[in-house]
Amino acid sequence: MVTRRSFITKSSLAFAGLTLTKYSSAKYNFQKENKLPVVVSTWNHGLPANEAAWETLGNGGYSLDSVEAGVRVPEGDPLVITVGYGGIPDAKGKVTLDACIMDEKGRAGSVTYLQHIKHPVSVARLVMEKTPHVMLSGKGALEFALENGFEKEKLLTPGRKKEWKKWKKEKRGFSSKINIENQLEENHDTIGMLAIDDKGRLSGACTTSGMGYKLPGRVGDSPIIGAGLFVDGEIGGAVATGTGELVMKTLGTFLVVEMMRSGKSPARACEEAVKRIARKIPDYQNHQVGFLALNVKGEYGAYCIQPGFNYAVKTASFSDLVDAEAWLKKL
Ligand code: SD4
Repeated sequence: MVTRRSFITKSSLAFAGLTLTKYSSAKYNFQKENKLPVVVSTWNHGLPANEAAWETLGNGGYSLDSVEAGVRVPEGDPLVITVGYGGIPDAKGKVTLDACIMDEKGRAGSVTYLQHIKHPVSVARLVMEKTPHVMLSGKGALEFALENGFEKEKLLTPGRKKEWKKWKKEKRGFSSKINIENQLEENHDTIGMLAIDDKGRLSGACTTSGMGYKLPGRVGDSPIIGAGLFVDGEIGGAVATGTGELVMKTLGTFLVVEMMRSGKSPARACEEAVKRIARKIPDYQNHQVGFLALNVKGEYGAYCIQPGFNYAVKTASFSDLVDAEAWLKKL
């Protein structure tokens, strides 16, 4: 069984060249400084993703280029089993990907139910830049990708195929696993990334293989602008992770950004979106949802339903994994 801690930690560390001791335990955040640029991203696969984003961001580059480069790291890493190549398939054994991207001008692009393409975020960016649309789905998204030079690849790795066959044989059915501390089995962990560059331009990206063993055709919150990702270049941005159905029903990241507009800090804005879920969704306690936000001052924060959601932060002087505060606090 691949565990979240083993596969993500291994791949993150391999890419970033980091030592295990340095990043083995996340801590609660006391934001030390908020000078630009800043990049934040969900979960510990965010550590190597942030490093890749920093190559652009730390050299005076554009936040949009940095978030695309950043999330391409877990997309291409077969050890990250919840994003891109090597992602857990749907109930029929197909890897279907969702992704979106948004910039400080409010431009947005998205792909849903995309198969055979390793880097859906880059297709989403082309949708944004080359078409009059925001979202392309399924076959149309694949055709668009192929017409624009992307190559068809096999995304289901032997390891994921073996696990899927076992899952099918055991008739375990679909369940939305909660990513809580010490939980070993992993079936969802999107990467959402937000970055603000030294010119104050804020962009975001979100990419996932969605919930493991989902019903064929299922699309989650991650490619939905306002659900999995929202950016307002004058205010800030937010990304979501966890059970997408809860995020879609409450338009979570749009809500987070609106809360920041009304004056809340990123963490308190994320808390409001979690509280909205808690008020509106009767069985929310059986799910995990985490929100991560960054405002135009470079302040960031997060909040989640269950303890266990963490996020990676990188600035010129700080780089670490931080635990989000949780609504269902530890006893
Ligand atoms: C989805 N929100 O497809 C995604 C899964 C996820 O952390 O974020 N997992 O519902």
